[in-house]
Amino acid sequence: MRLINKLGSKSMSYLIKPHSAEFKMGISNPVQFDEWLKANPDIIGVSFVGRSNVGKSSIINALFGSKTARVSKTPGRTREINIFEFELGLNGKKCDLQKFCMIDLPGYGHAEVSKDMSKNWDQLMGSFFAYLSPGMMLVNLQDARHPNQDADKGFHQFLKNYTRNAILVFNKIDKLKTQKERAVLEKLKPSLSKEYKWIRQMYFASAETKKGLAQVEEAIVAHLLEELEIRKSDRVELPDE
Ligand SMILES: Nc1nc2c(ncn2[C@@H]2O[C@H](COP(=O)(O)OP(=O)(O)OP(=O)(O)O)[C@@H](O)[C@H]2O)c(=O)[nH]1
Ligand SMILES: [Mg+2]
Repeated sequence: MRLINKLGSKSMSYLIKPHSAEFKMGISNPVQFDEWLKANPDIIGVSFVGRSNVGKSSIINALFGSKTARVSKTPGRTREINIFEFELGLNGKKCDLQKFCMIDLPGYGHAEVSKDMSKNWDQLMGSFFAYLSPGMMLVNLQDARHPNQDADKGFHQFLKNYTRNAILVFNKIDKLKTQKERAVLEKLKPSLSKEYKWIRQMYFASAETKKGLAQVEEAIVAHLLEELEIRKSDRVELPDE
């Protein structure tokens, strides 16, 4: 199913424009991140966060075009907050909507990171939740084989006061080989929805096979268009002085 645009009168379908993501900067310093967030209070976009090695960079590459984010064999590789700009395309062509923001956040819960690094992560996430533009949606990635680990639960302690749009994506479903394994995850869904009341929707996906990614993309695009609508209706015309 393609997303039908609400912005125009004609039915049009917007999708993430392939390879439009442009790396803007990497930030690992909490003070610098604070400054960046405060300087960008109105951005519209999407952030990806999840346990180290869950496939954040791989999902980003699958959605935005290969080579957008660095994929590694070493867990904990993405230590910086990587900020990108990207565009939507309309029926595969360029469109005149504004640029959007995409953030690849450093992974949480990797046992081998030092105390200093995990303190740094806490500070970065503290700023993220305090100052992030309300137009940013959050995609929490979890491993389909090991859902809801302690580190995920810990992260949701940050997230539970988050009132913005957040979705949960279980990645690596290609690794669930048997029907039984898939059924276990499916069964977990109702209890997870209860536990994570702030999550709007859950998806099963694989960055490897691309399964389920169309639905995730659809959710992201819907969010971006919704935010544009909100901005349009919020705009107050001031009389000329
Ligand atoms: N089988 C399978 N492997 C995957 C999938 N997604 C990612 N991987 C593999 O998992 C490993 C980690 O992927 P990354 O995308 O670097 O994970 P990350 O979450 O960005 O990791 P950090 O940045 O280190 O926190 C790589 O070896 C990927 O090839 C998937 O859907 N299926
Ligand atoms: Mg990464």
